[in-house]
Amino acid sequence: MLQLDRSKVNPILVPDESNWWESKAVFNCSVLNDGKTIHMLYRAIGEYTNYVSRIGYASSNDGLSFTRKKEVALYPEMDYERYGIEDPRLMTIEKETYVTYVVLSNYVKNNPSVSTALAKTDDFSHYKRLGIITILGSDDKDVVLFPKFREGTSSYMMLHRPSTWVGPEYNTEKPSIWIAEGDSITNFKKHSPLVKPEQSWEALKIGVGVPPIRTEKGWLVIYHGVSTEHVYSAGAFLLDIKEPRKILGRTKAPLLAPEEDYEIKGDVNNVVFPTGACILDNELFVYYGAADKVCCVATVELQEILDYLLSDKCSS
Ligand code: BMA
Repeated sequence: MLQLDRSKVNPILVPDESNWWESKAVFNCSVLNDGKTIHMLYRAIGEYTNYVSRIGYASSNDGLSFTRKKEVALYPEMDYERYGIEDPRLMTIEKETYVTYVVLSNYVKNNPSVSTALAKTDDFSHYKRLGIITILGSDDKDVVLFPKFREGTSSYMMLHRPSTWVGPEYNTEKPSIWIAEGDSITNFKKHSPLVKPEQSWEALKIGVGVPPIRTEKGWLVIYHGVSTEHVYSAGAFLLDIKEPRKILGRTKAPLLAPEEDYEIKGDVNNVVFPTGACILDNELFVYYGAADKVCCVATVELQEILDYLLSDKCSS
């Protein structure tokens, strides 16, 4: 059974009491390696009265030691972001940097909703908002986009988790990971369930953690699963490069489950919530929020996880 190796320097980011907007919790961090710098965006909490989240920025040269910017990177500005912006996920699409993030708002009348929005940045200081990209009222989060890979076509692809899309008409009994195609980066159609909860550690719901990583064996996706006891753990699956609706392999047992103190005890106990990854010297660095309190990293040889996903131990 393959396990991710926790870094000895975990947690790599903790709340900064001297900076109010990130003084209580920093977690669910996403990264983007541009070849020179590893950029990170993370969810930050500065008060518990309203529990409104903001997004902070940090950068690193080695993937372990991160330097933070004092100023908040993204904070709720739009009406649809009113109750907070959470869980950023960084992606490169056609050489541009995008970030998806969860928005909480009640702005749809009588329909308290969770949606996911998209923004674009050139410098990690300025963000151009492209608006909500999920279907209103579907309680949709854990949204990641593929880098564009079908040359000569206009189709973009997305993985997402619309929590209200359950029941016979949706062909899934539990909140699942869906795949969708878009003719533009903000307009997705052809939604279908792709990966559904199967094991006990993911029995309640699953959602994508890390944007798909292109490898020679397929798209590698790290995801989270939630058990009926509300324990969050991390798993992985591999999708066909040309036809990502085809699953090539999937972990049966978690790659990482809460064990360390910083994963067991925090603002929400027993949470390992992967949201980012990058490859450094053939090693996959998986970044995750622990117990909704701190940021952590765990690693595995890229080849090892790919071989594992394609082996009998893992076949879906
Ligand atoms: C999810 C999100 C995450 C959080 C996780 C565990 O629904 O809210 O931001 O880390 O729950 O509490």
